[in-house]
Amino acid sequence: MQFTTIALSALSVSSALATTVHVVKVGSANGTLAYSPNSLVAAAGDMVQFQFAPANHTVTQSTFDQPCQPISLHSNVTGVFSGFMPVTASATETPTYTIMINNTTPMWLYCSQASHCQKGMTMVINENIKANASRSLEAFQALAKTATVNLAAGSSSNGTSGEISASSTGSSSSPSSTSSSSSSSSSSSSSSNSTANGNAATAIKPSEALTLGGLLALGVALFL
Ligand SMILES: [Cu+2]
Repeated sequence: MQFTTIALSALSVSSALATTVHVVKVGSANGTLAYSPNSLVAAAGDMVQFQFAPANHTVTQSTFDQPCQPISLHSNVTGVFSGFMPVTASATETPTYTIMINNTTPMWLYCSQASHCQKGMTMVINENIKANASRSLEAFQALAKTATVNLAAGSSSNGTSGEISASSTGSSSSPSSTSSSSSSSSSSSSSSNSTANGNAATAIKPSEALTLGGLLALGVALFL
């Protein structure tokens, strides 16, 4: 009886730790200049994993009013920038870039390669046309079409890069990270920076989430 109760509480601990991962395809094998999907709704705490198809794309955050330019040029927000992700047509690994959503403020994203931004490689996370009907993805894409420049950010920020094997693309499995920068110290400092400067996303550390889950499970086991 007691064992059942504890087993059930262990289950609820693990479901509380479960994280929603939204997968976004960046480009496609046949060269589509788009994100798919190009609009998604994500709650605070959700993760968004971008999976890069062959070519050389980016995920870069802009303001609504200045598509195709890093948000850092027009606000004090560092913003999201994956860096350029060169992928050959024969690649067997798919590079990924994963962010955690901090809040539901609309996040406008574009590809800073060549004229991809102008050609439709733009998207939104948490579009909010109830709050402002003019700030739709459609309006953002119309603005992007007429943008006179397409700029990359200085260096990648606010996300975790990794790789998954090509065969698993399209699944919403937990992202794996091969980044060597996933130290706990950089994680805590980057989250506090991001909170301070209003970023709507931060780096996620899947390895730490797993460790936390393991520690909690251990705690439950010891309680037994
Ligand atoms: Cu692109």
